[in-house]
Amino acid sequence: MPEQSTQQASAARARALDAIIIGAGFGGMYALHLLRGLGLSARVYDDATSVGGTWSWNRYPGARVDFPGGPYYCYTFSEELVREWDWAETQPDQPSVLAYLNYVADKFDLRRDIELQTRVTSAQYDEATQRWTVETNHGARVSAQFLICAVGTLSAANRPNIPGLDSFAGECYHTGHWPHEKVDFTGKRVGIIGTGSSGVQAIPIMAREAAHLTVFQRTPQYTIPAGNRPLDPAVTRQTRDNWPQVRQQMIESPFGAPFVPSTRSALDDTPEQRKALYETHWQKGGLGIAFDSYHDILFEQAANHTLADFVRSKIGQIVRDPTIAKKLMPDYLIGTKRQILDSGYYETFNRDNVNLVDLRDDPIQAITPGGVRTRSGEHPLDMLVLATGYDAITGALQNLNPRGRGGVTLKQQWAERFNTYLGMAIPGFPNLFMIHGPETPSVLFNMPLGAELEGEWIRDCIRYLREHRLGAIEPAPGVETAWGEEVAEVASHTLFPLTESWYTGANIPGKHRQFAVHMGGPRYFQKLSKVAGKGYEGFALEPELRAPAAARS
Ligand code: NA7
Repeated sequence: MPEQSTQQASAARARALDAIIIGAGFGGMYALHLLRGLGLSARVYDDATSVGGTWSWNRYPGARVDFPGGPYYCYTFSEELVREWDWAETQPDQPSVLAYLNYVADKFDLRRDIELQTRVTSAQYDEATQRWTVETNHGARVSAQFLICAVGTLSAANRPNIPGLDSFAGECYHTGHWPHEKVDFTGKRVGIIGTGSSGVQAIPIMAREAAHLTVFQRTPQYTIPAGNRPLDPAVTRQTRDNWPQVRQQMIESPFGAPFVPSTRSALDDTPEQRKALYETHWQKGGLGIAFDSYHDILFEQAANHTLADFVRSKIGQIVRDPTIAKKLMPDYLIGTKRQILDSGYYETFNRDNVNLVDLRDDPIQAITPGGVRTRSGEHPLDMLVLATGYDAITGALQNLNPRGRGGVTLKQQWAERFNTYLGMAIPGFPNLFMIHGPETPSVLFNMPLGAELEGEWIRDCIRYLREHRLGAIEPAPGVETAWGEEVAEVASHTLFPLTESWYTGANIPGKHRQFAVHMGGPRYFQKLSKVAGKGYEGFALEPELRAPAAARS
């Protein structure tokens, strides 16, 4: 049988839905809710044991929201939900966010269309039927007109390619695949590789419990006190009383938080004034020090240096041993890697049971059955924690590796560079939508809110296609080039591209460098609305070749 007709036959045999959603985190759960609202049949698949996406996998000790939390890092679409869920802290911890997402799954009766512990093993588009066929690790074969990839930006764990890693005889965990049972550090010699957000959050807790903790640091990072505290009931009340305005303010703010950005330049103030302002923010904790203190911290090097100097001076004050303090002092532009919030990170290095190995002076040579061997010698360990991050933003999509038009795989398509239109769709992959895909604001905007706005755009787009009897949508030839240029252009006005980070792809050996985040925030979402308002400008729309599943049944 020719390949085309085999595909058609197999698509016809598959269970037929309107939409398949991959990922049961913030994005996928809301997409399901929205599509049900259109009367569509949809099903969500997720490999995890619970809903929650990233919040289901990242159970490492200390995992917390590192964005203005409480009533802001959550769904905003339902005022009723906002009113009935009480957040306890300003920076909710992982169990709280997971409990919230489970509550949402129940409240909106989502579970009956979510299949957990189910991995999508293949996804293939069939041009003749304008449908996707998906297979799972349980042998199910399902077809749908639309494939919505809500696979997460930080879900493809980066297991470092260090010689001997598999030979380690003790317990070994990656922060992104943390066991569900409590990991017991008591009495153990623990080592941790990596000092990004995950490592910095976990290290103070591990140090308190372990007999000894060795921190293997390749690049020192700036971290700001999280200032986590019980949420002031007055804040919750005010937020609820003014909910439509608060939500609107979030949508219009650069990072999706309900704060008014400063209009002052750091260079307008005297050094004493700056220091006083930074000190106030430092004491309060949170991201305000970088995002609300002055408007140009992330845009002007001279302004950036003033805050970087301040944080380095804090490290010098907090860490008693000047040699260790120096090793902990970063020298990149502050805020241009994922800005970390911590609870007692630098203080941890004053403990007698903690030592810091600076891998720039003393690189890892191998992991042995008994520990980590660096140039200076062996560090014996009972447990090794890999806080080595993720193949961010594109990794999970490439691991899914859908096959689009002509059987081209996403890995082939993105071998040199990734390309998208609006970060929502990929040329040659009709009827595939991404939530928090590359070239969206994703990790540099309030992620639940961004997922909502993108999900609503997808819902509206699907409604438009159905109303106009259109069977397929994909980026028109060439639009992805202009979109990539726009993403690079917006980023070029900031300091972000000057730093090697997972935003640029620099953390994964061999990954090409391309800035993966649209930094326009509200400007991005306005663009989405504009494109929709112009009948999905920039997209090629194909007439329906046959009736959609819902219409047939
Ligand atoms: P990150 O921010 O990518 O941090 C990974 C850390 O691991 C970082 O310090 C890396 O050093 C280090 N790393 C990675 N590979 C190696 C090898 N081979 N050797 C030594 N050190 C290595 O990931 P996170 O999980 O901390 O943060 C993602 C979070 O952002 C997410 O959980 C949210 O909280 C927000 P490098 O800086 O590359 O030199």
